[in-house]
Amino acid sequence: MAIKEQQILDANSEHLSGHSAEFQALQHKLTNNGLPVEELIEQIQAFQVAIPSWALGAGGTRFGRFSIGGEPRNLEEKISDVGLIHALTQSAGSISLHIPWDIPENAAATLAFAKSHGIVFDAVNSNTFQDQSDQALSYKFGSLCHTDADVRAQAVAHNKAVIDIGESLGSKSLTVWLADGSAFPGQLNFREALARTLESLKEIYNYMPSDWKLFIEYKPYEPNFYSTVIQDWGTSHLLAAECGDRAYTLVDLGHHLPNTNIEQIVSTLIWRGKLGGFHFNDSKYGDDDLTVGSIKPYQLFLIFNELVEGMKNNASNNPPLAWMIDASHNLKDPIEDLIQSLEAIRLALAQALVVDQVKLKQARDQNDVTMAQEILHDAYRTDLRPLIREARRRSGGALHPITVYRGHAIREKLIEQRGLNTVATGL
Ligand SMILES: [Mn+2]
Repeated sequence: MAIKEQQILDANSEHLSGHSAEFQALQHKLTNNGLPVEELIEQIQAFQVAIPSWALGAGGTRFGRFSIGGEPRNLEEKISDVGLIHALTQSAGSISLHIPWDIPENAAATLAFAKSHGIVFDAVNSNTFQDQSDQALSYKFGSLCHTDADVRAQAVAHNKAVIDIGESLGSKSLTVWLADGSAFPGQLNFREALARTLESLKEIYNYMPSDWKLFIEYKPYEPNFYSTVIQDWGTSHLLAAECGDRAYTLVDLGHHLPNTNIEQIVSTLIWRGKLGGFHFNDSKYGDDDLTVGSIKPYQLFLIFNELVEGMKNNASNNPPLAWMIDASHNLKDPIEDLIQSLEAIRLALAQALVVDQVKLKQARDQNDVTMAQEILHDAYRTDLRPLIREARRRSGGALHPITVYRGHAIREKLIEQRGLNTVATGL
């Protein structure tokens, strides 16, 4: 481990008196508002987000990729980076593997290594948007939707192999994101492509162990720029409903056209019991994969408000959600970027937890539009960072993770160990 427990405690002790004063003032304010502070802290502590195995290296764009140095060279080093993030933040207790980028050579050894870092394996992700050197047929014109049954069979077999790998690591879910679609009008028969995709997904679904879930991701465009087969939440929901009870829609925040009301989508899916999980990131224009909360923090809060309220009044028994960051780090050190994202996620959660739901319901029932807005703003504009820090500190994490990370020159040490020009597998 790149950081020791004692080093985190030592760093915290330097900031403890300042933090305690801030926390006590906030505690006082929240208690006066009738909020159960200890319960809030427990809810925040319990909220864990998976780190994807492809997020520990520098992300590429269509135009280039700039290494940040010391990138993990193999799966063990990726797990070790997630272990470091988890040690500092106590909020990233799992890793989500991308196959074939991160196939464990020895599942039992990988499992034991992850365990020693306090990390478990979240959803596994298949990849039929690239061709691998050892595959017989190309996905250039699609995978699960392909016109050629042999290509579809190859893509289905890949997903089954991913499930097998996931099973050996204790994963309980498969996330499928397809690049399938068309780049030009006329290329694809929409209905036939969707019907073939459903048929392929059913085969994958039926192969899953009985305690597994299938998450179906959607995206309106890119890399295909005219149509994608699973373009929106409605299409994903339709496929999930056809597949069966253990198939769900997965919402990736970046996979929407500009100004889409994502919080409404979330609310609707919970109402149907069909929201499976989340991929967190942020964006200004499209699927920009920026740091969570860096562009639209108010939207993130509104989404969490629907999640918290929806899961509390969960009439259709929507199962607990899978949370994962799905971002790309072109400029910043990925470890720092992920720490920022984790902080933003917990902050939005905390803001949603302090919304006065009783008063909000009253305002809605009375059509008091002004008051409804005031109640949301009250929660959003309360500085809850001391509460997040206190939750982290009590779990053994750092009050200020990035300060500790920089203070111990961890990136410099990783560069020393792994080299300056290492390139982690990923896009
Ligand atoms: Mn995603």
